[in-house]
Amino acid sequence: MRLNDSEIERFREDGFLILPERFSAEEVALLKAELPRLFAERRPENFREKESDAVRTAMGLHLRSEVYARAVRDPRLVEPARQLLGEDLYVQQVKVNAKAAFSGDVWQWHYDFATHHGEDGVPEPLALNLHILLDEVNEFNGPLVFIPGSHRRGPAPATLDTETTSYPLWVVEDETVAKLIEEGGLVSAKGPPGTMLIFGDTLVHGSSLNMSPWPRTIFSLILNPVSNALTRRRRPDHQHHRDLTPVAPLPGSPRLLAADRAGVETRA
Ligand SMILES: O=C(O)CCC(=O)C(=O)O
Repeated sequence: MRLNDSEIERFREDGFLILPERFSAEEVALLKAELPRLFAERRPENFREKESDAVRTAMGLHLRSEVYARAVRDPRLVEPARQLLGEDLYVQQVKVNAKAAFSGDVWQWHYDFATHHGEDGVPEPLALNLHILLDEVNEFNGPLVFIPGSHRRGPAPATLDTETTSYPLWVVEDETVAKLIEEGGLVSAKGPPGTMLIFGDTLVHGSSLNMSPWPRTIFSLILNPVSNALTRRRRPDHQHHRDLTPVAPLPGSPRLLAADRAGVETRA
């Protein structure tokens, strides 16, 4: 569950980690089984694409689903984050980002701290984004693309883009991105379902359109130190949760499945 020394070194150097086989096929199936119900709901937490009714991102999921309430406390997510940051963390944001087959839209080049700071007044770029791939992600269905080392350049200038997609995002201009790519290259975060990603708040990343017939869904949990909490409450709770209670990892193993079996037995 804990990262080893070479993973920590790679994270510090590259700004991200791609960790295969962290969650089982059964666990991924459990997380995915919730999505048709959650995506069907008409509520502000579900952002739909600009050009279609497909869900682009569905937020606040730990408050809408027992399975996701357990996922945010899974030690495989919480413990590496606590190890990297060394302090108590609260759940800042919980979502599934979807890219529907043939139409899932882009995420422009950005780094998360630009939004966390610009919108929510988060003081320091410490938050970590922890992902679980829920589908196979390949080069065709819109993988996340990272610019290795871009976090070491410090926060780049960013502007708020409310036009390109249905989701307002603080984005980095092309000239800066070109320089960062010249220095660091590009890595696409591909892998089978169950692969975990970790990336930091100033790592520049984006993703392209899904032109393939294969949908792409990714679970994302953002954890931020309690000592670095938001100072502005402009955005709704589902975009940056106000509950600063430190997240406590669930006991037991394997986490998501064990809890589900217990839940099934209780309900039976
Ligand atoms: O889902 C994607 O492709 C991009 C997501 C992203 O950029 C983020 O979670 O910050």
